[in-house]
Amino acid sequence: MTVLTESVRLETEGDVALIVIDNPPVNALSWHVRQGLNDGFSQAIENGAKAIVVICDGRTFIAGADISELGGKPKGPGLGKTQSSMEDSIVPVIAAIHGTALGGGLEVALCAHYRVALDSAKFGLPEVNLGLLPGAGGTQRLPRLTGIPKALEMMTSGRHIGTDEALECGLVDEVTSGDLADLRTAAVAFANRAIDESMPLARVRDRNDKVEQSRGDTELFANFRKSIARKTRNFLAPEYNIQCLEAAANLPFEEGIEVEAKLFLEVMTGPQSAAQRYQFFAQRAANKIPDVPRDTPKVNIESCGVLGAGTMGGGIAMNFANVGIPVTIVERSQEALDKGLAVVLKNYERSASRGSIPPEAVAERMGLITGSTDKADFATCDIVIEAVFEDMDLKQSIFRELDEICKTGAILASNTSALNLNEIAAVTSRPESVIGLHFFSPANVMKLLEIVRGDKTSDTTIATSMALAKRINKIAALVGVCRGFVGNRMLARRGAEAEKMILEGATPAQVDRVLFEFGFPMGPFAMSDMAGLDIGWNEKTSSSSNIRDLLCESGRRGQKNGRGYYTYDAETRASTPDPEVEQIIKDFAAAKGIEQREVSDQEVLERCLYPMINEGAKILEEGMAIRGSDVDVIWVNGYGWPAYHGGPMYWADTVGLDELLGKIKGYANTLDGAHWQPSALLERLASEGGQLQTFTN
Ligand code: 3H9
Repeated sequence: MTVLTESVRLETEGDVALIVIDNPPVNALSWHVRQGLNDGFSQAIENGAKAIVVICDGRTFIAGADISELGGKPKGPGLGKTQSSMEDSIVPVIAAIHGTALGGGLEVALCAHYRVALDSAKFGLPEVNLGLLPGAGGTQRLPRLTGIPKALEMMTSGRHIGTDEALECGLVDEVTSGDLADLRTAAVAFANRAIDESMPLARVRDRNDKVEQSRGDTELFANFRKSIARKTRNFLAPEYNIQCLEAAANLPFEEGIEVEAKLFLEVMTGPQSAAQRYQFFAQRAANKIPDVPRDTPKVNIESCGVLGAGTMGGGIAMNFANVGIPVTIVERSQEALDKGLAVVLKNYERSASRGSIPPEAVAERMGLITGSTDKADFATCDIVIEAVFEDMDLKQSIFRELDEICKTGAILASNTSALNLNEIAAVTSRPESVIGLHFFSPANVMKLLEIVRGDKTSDTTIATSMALAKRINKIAALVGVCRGFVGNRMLARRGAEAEKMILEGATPAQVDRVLFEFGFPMGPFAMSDMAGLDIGWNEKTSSSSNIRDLLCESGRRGQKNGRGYYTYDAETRASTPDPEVEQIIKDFAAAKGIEQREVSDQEVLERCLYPMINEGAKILEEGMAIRGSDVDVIWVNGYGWPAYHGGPMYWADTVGLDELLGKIKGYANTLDGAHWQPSALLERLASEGGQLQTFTN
C-alpha cells in the first residue's frame, strides 16, 4: 500500500491496482484527492498494473467537487488531467460505486471504461441546485449514455437515479449487493475478467448513437423549456444546462466541452450560484445546535401519532408513512376521519399516476396509516403531533389529555404556527418533552420544518426532533418562542406594509408583480386569495375596518369563489385585477383621509422587504434564531424566497447594511410602525462592517 496524499492511497490485488479515496465525510474532490488520483494513475501504470479500480472508503463514492473550494482560487491540479488519464489509460479502468456518485464524482466515473455499483447506489448531476452545471464533461458524457431527453430531466432537476434506471441506460455495467467489501471484491473480479477477456477500453465520449437521435430536434428542446419554465423562472442554471445538452446533440464532443467550459465559468462566477452554494451550507449549518451536544441521547422513534386529519394532519402523517414509520391518525368523528384519509389516498394516487412513486407504494403507505377516533390509541406512540385549530384553550386541553395518555418519554409536539409553546408545555407534567414542529402547508410537499424550542424543552427532545426532521426529508431550523416564530413574524411585517401601500396608491397587482419579479412565486394579495380571504374573518364581528373586511363583506372570499383581490376565471383560474376592488380601496383611503399617489416599484420592494430584514435582525438580537443563515433557510424553504437571492439576511448583505439602515431610518421618519425602528443589531453590524448572514448567537 502506498500513501499518495492525505486522502488517497494505492493498493494492489494481483494484477489489479486500486486507487482508494478516503476524504470524509463525502469524498468530495478536494485538491488533495485530485492530486492523489493523478499520482495514482501514473504510479499504477509504472508499477505494471493490468487494470485499475477507483473506489472510495466511508459512506459514499465521490459526491462531487468540494463545494467549499468553488468560487475561490483554484488549488492543486484540475480534474481534466485525471479524467484524461482514465479515459486514455492503456489498461481498463473500473469505477466501483457505493452511496452517491454525484456531480464531479459521477463525471469521474463516466471517464472509467466500466462501472460496477452496489445495488443501493445513486447517481446524479445535481449541480443545477447549486446554480451550476456539470463542469467536468458531464454535460457531454451523460447524454451519450442516457440520451438527451433523460439527461435534460436529470440535469435540470438534479434528481438522483437508482441502479435499475442506471443499468437500463448503460450508466453502470454490473450491479452487486452487499457491503463495501463485497463491492471491492466484485470490482476486482470485474477487472480480472476485463484483463482475461481483453475487454475493449470503451470511452463514453466516443459513443454518439444516443445523442444523434436528437440532432437538429429543436422542438424537443423548445417543448422541454416550456415544461420547466414556471418552476425555473429567473434561474440561470437550468437554461445553461439545456444549452450544454443542445451542444451535446448538435456538436462534436470537443466542441461541446468548450461550450460547457464557457457556460460553467459564467455560472460559477455569477451571483446566483454564490447564493445557492451559500444556501447549501446554510441548510447543513442549521442542523448544528451549539448547546446541544452531537452525542445527546435521542428517543427512538418507531411510531408516530397525529391528532387531526385535516389538510395539515393528513399531510404530516404522509411524511412519516413515506419513510416507513407507522402513523396513528386520530379525528373526532368517523366522518372527518374518513374524509381526511380519503384525501391522503387521493394524494398518493395522484403521485403514483404522475410516476413520482411506484404504484405499489400507494397501498404500502396507506397500510402504515391507521385511523382512529380514540386518542387512547396514542398510548404506544413515540411521538404525537397535534395539528388542530389554533386556539390556546383547545391546545392546552389536548396537551393535558395527551400527557395522561402517552407513555413516559414520548414526545408531545404541537404544530402551532404562532401560539406560545411555553403556555402549552406548562399544562403537562413533562414540559421537557414538549416541542413545536411547525410544518408548512401542504405539509407533505413543503420542505421546511420550524422546530420550536420552549424554555424547558430538553436536549434529548431537540436532538430527536432535528434527527427526525432529516429522516422525514425536511429541512429544519430551530427557533425560539415568540409570536409567529421566525417566518410568520417577518411575514407579518411585509403584510402590514403591503396593506398600507395599496391605500397610498399602489395596486394589489403592482405589489404582487414587484415581488413576483423579485422571484417569489406570488405576492401577498394573490397569496391571501389562494388561502381564502375569510380565514380568520368573522361575519358577525366584521367592522369594515380594513380592506380585507370590506372585500369579505362584499362577498369576496378569494380564489374559492372566484372573487378576492382579483377576479378569477372559472376554468383557467387566471387572475385579473378588478376595478371594483380598486374602487373599494380608493373609497376606503379617501374616508381615512389618505391621499393616493403613484408609488414606485422600488418603493414597493423596499417597503416589503426592508421591514422583514429589520425584523429578522431583531429576531437574531433576541436569540430567537441561532444564526442569520438559519433565517435564510426558513425563508428559502418555507416562504418562497428565491434561492438565487440566498435568503433575506444574505440579500441584505448584498444590498449593504449601511445602505439598508439609511433607508430604514428614512422610512421611519415618514411612516408609522414599530417595525421601522432600526434593530440594534443591524445598527451595530452596519457600523462594524459586519454581516447578517454570518451572525451567530
Ligand atoms: C460539482 O461537482 C461541480 C462539478 O461538476 C465541476 C467540478 C469541476 N463539498 O448533506 P449532508 C458536507 S458541484 C463539500 O449532511 P447526507 C456537508 O457540508 C457538487 N462538502 O450528508 C456536510 O458537512 P458538515 C455536486 C460537502 O448524508 C457533510 O458533508 N455535488 C459536499 O445527508 C454531510 O453532508 C453535490 O451537489 C461537497 N460536495 O447527504 C452533492 N457534500 O457535516 C452535494 C456534502 O460539516 N451533497 N458536504 O455539515 C449532497 O447532496 C449530500 O451531502 C449527500 C450526502 C447526498 C452527498
